[in-house]
Amino acid sequence: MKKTGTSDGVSIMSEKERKRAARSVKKTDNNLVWLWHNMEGFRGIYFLAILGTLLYNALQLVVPYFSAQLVDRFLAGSDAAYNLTNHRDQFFLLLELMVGLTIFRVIIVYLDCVAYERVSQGVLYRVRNFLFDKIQRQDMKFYNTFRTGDLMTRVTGDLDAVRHMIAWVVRMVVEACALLLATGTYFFLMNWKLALCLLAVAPVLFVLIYRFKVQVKPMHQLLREKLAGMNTIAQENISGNRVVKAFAREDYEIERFDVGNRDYRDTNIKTAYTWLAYYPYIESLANLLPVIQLLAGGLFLIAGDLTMGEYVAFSGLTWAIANPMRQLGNIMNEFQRFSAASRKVMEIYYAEPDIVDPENPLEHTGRFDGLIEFRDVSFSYEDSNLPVLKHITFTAKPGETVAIMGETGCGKTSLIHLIPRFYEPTEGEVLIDGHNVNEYTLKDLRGGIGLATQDVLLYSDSIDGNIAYGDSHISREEVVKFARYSAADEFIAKMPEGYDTIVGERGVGLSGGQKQRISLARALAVKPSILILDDTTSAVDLETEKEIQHSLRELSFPCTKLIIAQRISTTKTADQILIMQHGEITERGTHEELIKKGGYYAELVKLQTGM
Ligand code: DGT
Ligand code: MG
Repeated sequence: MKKTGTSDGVSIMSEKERKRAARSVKKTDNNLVWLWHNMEGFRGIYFLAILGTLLYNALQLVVPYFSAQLVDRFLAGSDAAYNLTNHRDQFFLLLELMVGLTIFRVIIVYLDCVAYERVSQGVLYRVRNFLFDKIQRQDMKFYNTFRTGDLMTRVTGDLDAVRHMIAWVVRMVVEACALLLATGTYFFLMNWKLALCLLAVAPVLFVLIYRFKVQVKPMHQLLREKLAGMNTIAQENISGNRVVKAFAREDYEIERFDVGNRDYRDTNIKTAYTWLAYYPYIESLANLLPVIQLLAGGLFLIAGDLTMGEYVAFSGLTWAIANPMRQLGNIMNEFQRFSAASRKVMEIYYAEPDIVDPENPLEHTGRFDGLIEFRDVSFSYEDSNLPVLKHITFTAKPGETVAIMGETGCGKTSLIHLIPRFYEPTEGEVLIDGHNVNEYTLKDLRGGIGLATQDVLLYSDSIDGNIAYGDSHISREEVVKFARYSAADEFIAKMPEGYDTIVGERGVGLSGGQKQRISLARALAVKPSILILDDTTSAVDLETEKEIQHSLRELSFPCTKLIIAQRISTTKTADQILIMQHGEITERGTHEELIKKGGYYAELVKLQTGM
């Protein structure tokens, strides 16, 4: 067994890595330049790999040359028999050269594959880690903007397209260019007129490829969106499987996924067809080369401008021009895929959270005293102009318990989210121990707060691991102690493997109240100076709740408590009760004071106690 989480926030990314990335952050929005930045440390080996590609392609031309020599001089020519008897050593030399070079080529190809794979996997590893690091450090706004399925697509499929660019596309381009250049130069040196005739296809080829590029680019962007859409449907459906089952909506969901899947398939087919529309033209052009060579070459041959040997060399090498032409569509397709994918990756790569550490943070060591102040705080979410909190002012003194009550949607959760700086107030200040929360580093600030959120999320890990999530060093005894505080020890002990019982994703296998109690134990386990409970005991029976209330008063560490609740039984012993309505505090005081006042709270008491 051990606990969820990394080694206490120590990131796998070294400071050097982050600095390297930070340098590239400022530099570019060109995806090739971006890729180049991320290849730091791999460029040397990548350069060697490219040289290797050039070499084995050159060898592709050299080996046939030697075999031709071998055949002409020792096997087929008129002097073959003579040469074979008198120059046997040369025969063997040529043979050895041919075999040697072939083996050498195989080795180069092998090493080249290894090199491309190492570089591409190395860059992939680095960028993937960097992206995950980035995603981890984003604020709430980011998570409200990007859908999980879309983010998953970026760190998996999109990154793979980036890897493919390094390992395959560049290699193919180098290969095609090398072949074209080598053969082209050779042709020009042999007979520039015939070479020019063959080159006549080039302008048509360029126009075709350019048009194809323009047409296929949006297709790849669309394809990428469709894939993300499909992944989002799958992800939401899988994590929301209970709702699907509860409403017996399996068929509907299968249908919905099928629509997304079909859409993706059709877009894929359409993209493939885009190339197929160009394929006949490109293929015809490629096939035109031997015809030009036959016609023009024949004329030059008759006119005496070309020797028979040169003619044979030309015809023997037209493939070296035709093949790269045939590959162009593929290369362009993959390049566009990289283009669409890298844009998506770069969007996250360069994303900066709005809520960050201050430039000169307050020196903070040890615990907070736990003084919380809201000074005339107003707040609204960026994506809507509706004010959620209006002129909130209150103080929670160290060690006090402040209860917040109010009808659903009045802004209670939004209010407590301002304390750990999940969001920033639009007006006013939130202070802890007399300092604005934005003066502390996020780590210091959040490290001092224990939060049990309204919707409980547990990890697929042991119960022990879940409780010790915030501090993986605490002992089993302490885990049990905190479970006792939250009245969870009893039911955990009854489970088949006790604290080692693995709970499923999101706490599958536990009741709502059980999950809430584990979530409370998790919040307590960091021994926070400020404990925030958002409706944490709503699903717990009254008896158990009483027990929890009792333990919360007897905690072994000093702690200011902010408790959001709907039940009078939870709030009545609080030092201060705040009643919120439509984003404002409309009543405040102790249980007795508020009953005397005869407002909303007094009504609640009447309703809930039947008095
Ligand atoms: P509850 O938990 O049902 O008792 O309700 P409260 O009091 O915790 O309400 P709260 O703070 O979650 O929501 C207050 C208002 O803000 C409500 O009209 C919904 C809106 N709201 C909550 N979260 C977001 C958000 O992430 N974005 C936007 N645009 N609005 C939000
Ligand atoms: Mg709430």
